[in-house]
Amino acid sequence: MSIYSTIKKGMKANKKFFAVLIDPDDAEPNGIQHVLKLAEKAYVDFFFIGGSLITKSNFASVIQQIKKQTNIPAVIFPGSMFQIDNQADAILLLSLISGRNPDYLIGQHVQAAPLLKNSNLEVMSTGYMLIDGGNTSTAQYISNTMPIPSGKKDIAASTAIAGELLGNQLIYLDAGSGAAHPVPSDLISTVKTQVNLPLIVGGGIKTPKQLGEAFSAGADVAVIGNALEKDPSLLKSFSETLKTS
Ligand code: 1GP
Repeated sequence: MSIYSTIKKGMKANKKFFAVLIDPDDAEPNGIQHVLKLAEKAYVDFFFIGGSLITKSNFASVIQQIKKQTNIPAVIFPGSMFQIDNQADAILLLSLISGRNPDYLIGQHVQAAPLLKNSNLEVMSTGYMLIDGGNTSTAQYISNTMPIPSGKKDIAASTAIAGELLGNQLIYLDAGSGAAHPVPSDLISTVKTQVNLPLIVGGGIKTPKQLGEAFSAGADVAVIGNALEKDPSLLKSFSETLKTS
């Protein structure tokens, strides 16, 4: 079954999915090995790989390491068209619909399209929305876009509806990596009532409680990066939340 079908089916059955984000720029080979070992024993559904700014040349080797050491699907979460690698299982083709920068709405996609078409990657079209997380995120700065204010639920809902009508398969609500505050629960639940697409939620989730809140509000897939980079042993308690959500 494709990854998208798995998520869609899970959404209908109210199953929750947990993704661990690995930013290749922050990844040390030994550190990744440790996380991969812990992930095998925890309830990790996906690895997301990518970053807004890549300054190292280890993107392919990080994916290779994941594929070699685990059976957990590797999903590229690209910061740009340079983050494409055929060793992964799938890629989120992100259109930054909260922003008004044409390069991130369609420009990078045009350049990446022939590569994607000739790859074996499962391509999942994703309406990507940055929500203000209390600090300037790298994604916001690099994309030169303004995030949706976290109190503007109606703007978030209208944006997500537009994403669905435009044919996106998924909606990703992201407070940005290392956000001070995760996406608020009421914004997640408002968006959830307005679109019939799987919701990915990430950015600034630091505690199992916050993870549980994101799931209860309507996230189908929750993504955690920073908190696990700082303390991989948290993986166990995060994945325990999956049992109760
Ligand atoms: C960022 O949603 C991801 O794009 C994860 O964010 O690193 O803050 O967990 P964190």
